[in-house]
Amino acid sequence: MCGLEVHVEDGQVAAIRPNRDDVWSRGHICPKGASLGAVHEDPDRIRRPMIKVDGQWHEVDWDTAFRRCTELLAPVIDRYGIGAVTAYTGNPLAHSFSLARYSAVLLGMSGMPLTYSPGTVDQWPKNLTSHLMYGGWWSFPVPDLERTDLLVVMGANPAASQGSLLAAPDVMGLIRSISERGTVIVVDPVRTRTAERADEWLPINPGTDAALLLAVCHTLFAEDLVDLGTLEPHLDGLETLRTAVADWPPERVSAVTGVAADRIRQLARQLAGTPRAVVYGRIGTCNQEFGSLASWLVDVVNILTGHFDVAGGAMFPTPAAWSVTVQPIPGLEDGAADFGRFRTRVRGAKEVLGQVPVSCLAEEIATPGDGQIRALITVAGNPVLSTPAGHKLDEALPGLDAMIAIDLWLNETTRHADVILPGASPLEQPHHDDLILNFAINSVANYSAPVFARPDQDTPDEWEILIRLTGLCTGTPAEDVDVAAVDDGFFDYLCFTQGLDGAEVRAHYDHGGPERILDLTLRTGPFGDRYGRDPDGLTLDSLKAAPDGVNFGPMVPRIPEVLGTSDAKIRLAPAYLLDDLPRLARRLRRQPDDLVLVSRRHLRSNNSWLHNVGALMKGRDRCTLLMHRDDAARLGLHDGDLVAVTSAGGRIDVPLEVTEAIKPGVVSMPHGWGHGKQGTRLTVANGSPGVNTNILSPPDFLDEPSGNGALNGIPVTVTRAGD
Ligand SMILES: Nc1nc2c(c(=O)[nH]1)N[C@H]1C(S)=C(S)[C@@H](COP(=O)(O)OP(=O)(O)OC[C@H]3O[C@@H](n4cnc5c(=O)[nH]c(N)nc54)[C@H](O)[C@@H]3O)O[C@H]1N2
Ligand SMILES: Nc1nc2c(c(=O)[nH]1)N[C@H]1C(S)=C(S)[C@@H](COP(=O)(O)OP(=O)(O)OC[C@H]3O[C@@H](n4cnc5c(=O)[nH]c(N)nc54)[C@H](O)[C@@H]3O)O[C@H]1N2
Ligand SMILES: [Mo]
Repeated sequence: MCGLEVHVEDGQVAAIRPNRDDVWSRGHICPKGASLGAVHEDPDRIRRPMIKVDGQWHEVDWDTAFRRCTELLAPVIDRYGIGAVTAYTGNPLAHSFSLARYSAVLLGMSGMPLTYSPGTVDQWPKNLTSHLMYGGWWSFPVPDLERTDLLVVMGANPAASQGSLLAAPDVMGLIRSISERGTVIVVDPVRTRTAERADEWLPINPGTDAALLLAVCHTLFAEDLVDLGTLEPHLDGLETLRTAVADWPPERVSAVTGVAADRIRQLARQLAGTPRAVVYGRIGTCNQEFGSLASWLVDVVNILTGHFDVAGGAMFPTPAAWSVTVQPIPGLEDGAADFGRFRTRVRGAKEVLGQVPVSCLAEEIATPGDGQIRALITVAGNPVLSTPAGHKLDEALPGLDAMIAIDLWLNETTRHADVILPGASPLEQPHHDDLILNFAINSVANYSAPVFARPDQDTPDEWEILIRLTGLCTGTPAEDVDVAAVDDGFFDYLCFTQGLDGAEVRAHYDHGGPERILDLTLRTGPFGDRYGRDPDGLTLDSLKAAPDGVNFGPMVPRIPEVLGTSDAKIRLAPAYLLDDLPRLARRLRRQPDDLVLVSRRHLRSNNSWLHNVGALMKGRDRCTLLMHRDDAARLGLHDGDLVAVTSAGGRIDVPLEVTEAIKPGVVSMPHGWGHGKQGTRLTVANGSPGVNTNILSPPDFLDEPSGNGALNGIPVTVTRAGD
């Protein structure tokens, strides 16, 4: 999302530098953006489609590749029906010009009854709570970093991640400014780089944020600190909430959270007493046993302290282009808690907002019987490394009748495919973010043209690949699908959602594809020209004339217009969430674990897939287990020892890194490692493979209301490997 200058010499990337004139990033860049040249030039990157015959890969032309998809998939559908086919759509989809805008085609029109994604190892608790509270499953309040004076970060490490469900340019620069004019507090079991630069690190026991926040709410009511401001008429459930938090005083949660009762009270007073303050919770508050309660209570605290929908608090952004990725779920309007409309075959996991835990995928493939999954399409995903018990998926994938991957690398997951269909490199396609601009602290639009043409004329874009596979799922051979007709149909549907007639709108264009959709979403967005009705309004053409982007400024209040609830009120105390409080109460009585595992990210990494960039892999081994000095001493372990880490899920051996920057009783591992598998083509990554921490993630350790994986707070034992 940062503005880049890509310098090209002799058809190659000579340098990538930050664009100082970019209206959004103003000269900021992180190592991910700087690596796009290396990604583009990577000799391992797949450039032509590949099919596997008798275990050997062959590069083929596109027509042959699509014919092969048909040969493989059509018989599965004929014999077992579309219910035997599923898809896994991974994280880079959200950032891709084509894939983001066309994922809804595959997911919505293919007829696959159930698909999987990393949503349930990421933000599903937030989808759930936003659906229940605001009637919008992608309506996430975002901390207004530019104008707040007190920032409480819970379970996020923007120094590594650059912010998540919070798009802000130079996020650490903004956080430094908050600290200069006010206070930054980081609530995290690890003293991260973010915590180091904050005014205070508040160590917390993993999985207990909900208990801490309940006690904050308790204090706000008990000390009469609740200040709803102008939000009051738009709230529903205040009295229910007051009753629910009444039996959660700080003393009750102090032991389980590891935070002193006085400090919890003081935190409530700080938040209530600072005119511009905000709590920001992210993946550490989602990927845990009580992710839904924690996500809900982060918002509740912001609301109760008058820091919601106001400058400096948590606000709903106003994206310049509405996101195509976000489509309503039929039958789930108005924040209905009507979940479990279906359950998975093997485990009986209930559907929540159309998703089941991604850890169900392996057993749905491996377990014989009616409804068994026999064909899989992966789109920009590496679930073998990224999802709980990925090693079980690794064992299950060879049992599929057919697997098709849309991906750019031959990695731990795609090595099991029968066909790999590569998209363009990021520099070979235009760019304008889709989903993530919904979480941006400014309303920005920014279009970049492709830097390079694609080498071959016949190469389809990823959106065309998605349309062909969608057609194949509905009975047309992939090679025969009328791509333009499906594209028009999808466009007409998008127009329909805006009350427009697709055929009339299409008359404005001589082309289809994502650029047409982007133009539609800009022109019908809040700053758009409404197809001529507001001649000064935004269009894709006017955006193209502004190569540094257009910034419409900071967030503005949006309540009640943004709410999707039928009474246009925020539901402060949804029954579905209150029903989970007894489970948290039981947690208080549980015997404390000796050691629990949490996850971490690194600045020079992106989940599993930037490890093939040499420049990002320099320096010492990052795939280590962090452990507090006192725990190491107690266990007789030393820095650099190879240790065996064992959980209910499995065991890995990993080098130990002893530190003081972690709460005693907690150990930390990065995810996305475990390269070096036979049959992959990742020269750099395979040279420093690391180990897959998700072997330790038990597939049934979940945040129950959302079905999100609890990848943090996993009980483990650690011994010297070989002992
Ligand atoms: N460089 C880089 N950037 C990335 C990524 C990457 O891999 N590398 N990944 C991208 C993706 S997909 C995402 S979703 C975002 C995520 O972005 P962030 O949400 O910022 O995620 P992390 O950096 O993993 O930070 C999570 C923090 O939660 C803490 N934590 C763990 N358990 C608990 C708990 O129970 N309570 C509390 N309070 N804290 C806890 C961890 O110690 C860790 O410091 O980053 C994105 N950006
Ligand atoms: N233990 C633990 N596990 C975690 C997490 C954690 O915090 N702890 N975080 C979770 C989170 S938040 C996420 S989002 C998931 C990520 O889970 P995934 O999305 O499954 O994993 P990635 O590593 O992001 O895999 C990206 C894949 O996309 C491919 N790719 C990259 N760019 C493109 C492109 O432009 N087009 C196509 N077609 N393919 C492309 C890469 O080759 C790779 O195969 O991991 C989750 N796993
Ligand atoms: Mo993520």
